[in-house]
Amino acid sequence: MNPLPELISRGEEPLNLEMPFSSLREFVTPNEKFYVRCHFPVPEINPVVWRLRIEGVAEPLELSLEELEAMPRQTIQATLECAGNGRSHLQPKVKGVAWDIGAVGNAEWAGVLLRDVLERAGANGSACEVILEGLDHGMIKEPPRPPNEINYARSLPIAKARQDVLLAYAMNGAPLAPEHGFPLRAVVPGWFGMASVKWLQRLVVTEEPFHGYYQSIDYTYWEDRDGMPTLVPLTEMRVKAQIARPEAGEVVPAGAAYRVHGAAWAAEDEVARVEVSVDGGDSWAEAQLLGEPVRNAWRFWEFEWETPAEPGAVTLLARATDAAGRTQPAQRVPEYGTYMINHWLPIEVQVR
Ligand SMILES: Nc1nc2c(c(=O)[nH]1)N[C@H]1C(S)=C(S)[C@@H](COP(=O)(O)O)O[C@H]1N2
Ligand SMILES: [Mo]
Repeated sequence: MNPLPELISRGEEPLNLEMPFSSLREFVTPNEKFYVRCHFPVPEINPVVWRLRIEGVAEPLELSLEELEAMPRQTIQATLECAGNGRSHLQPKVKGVAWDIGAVGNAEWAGVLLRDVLERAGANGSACEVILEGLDHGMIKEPPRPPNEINYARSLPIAKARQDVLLAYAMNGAPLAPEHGFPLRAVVPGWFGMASVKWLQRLVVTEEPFHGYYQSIDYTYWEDRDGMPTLVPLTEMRVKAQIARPEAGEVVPAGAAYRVHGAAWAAEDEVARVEVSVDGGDSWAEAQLLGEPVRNAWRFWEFEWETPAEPGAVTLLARATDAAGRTQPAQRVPEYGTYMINHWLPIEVQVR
């Protein structure tokens, strides 16, 4: 059964739920509206016996939830987007969870900085990466696949681990819900959701790059390096604007003022501009960015649309540009495979 009725189910075992993006209202997504992405069954964890183990250090360390909560507490906002968000719009159809555009949300996370935990564990200066391992586990069904059960795991370059990564035990002021990683999860600001490992049980500090399943087979794409296509792990989110209203198929009144609105986000650099097209991409007009920018969070925007006097079909598009000048491509980037879907997404509505 879908435990969160405000979300659309994309599968129950494993549990995958998305927000109907047309219901976007709150800048901080309420917990019951925050999308859920799982690869294995949600583990049941007794917080009293649970420990976070830190290995790959001179003296491996175990920390209880109580000990972590006693460390300096840090609160951040961060927008998480699943790297497959928007996948159902790819043509031709591809494998993978058929997300519409609601596998994204913005929450306020509280916890301890990964850098503080690494320091407490005495992680040394020559480390290359930190592997984050979850308690959830299972078999991979599609080849190429490892022969036995695996746990969900991803690694982070040591520089990112020491920068702004949070180990969160609270989401929007409440302890993490089981489906969001109780009792402890990573929150990796600016990166696609797959990096924010839930149900953490172990951190391994390594001197070599990690090549686990979700690092080297799944959640990778082809990047051109010196003229050679090279398989690299997905990391930072790609700049993107999404239209919440109108939604696809909506009937809008002719010859009226309609408030088009949505959200836009980027990775390291903030969103500098959002533009809207109401003629399928032939011409663009600037939308208004709302509020003040919040680091690592999305930005809401709106656009006053004078709808045509004549009835008919209209195609709307939105595109964002970040402060470094990166913008969304008109067409799908083939190298991105079934991930990082940030080309212009048409929303067709009926004017009546
Ligand atoms: N342990 C573990 N962590 C995980 C996952 C998982 O299946 N297992 N899914 C990842 C993916 S792909 C995403 S998009 C985010 C989703 O976080 P959420 O379910 O809290 O929205 O969690 C990430 N962390
Ligand atoms: Mo994801």
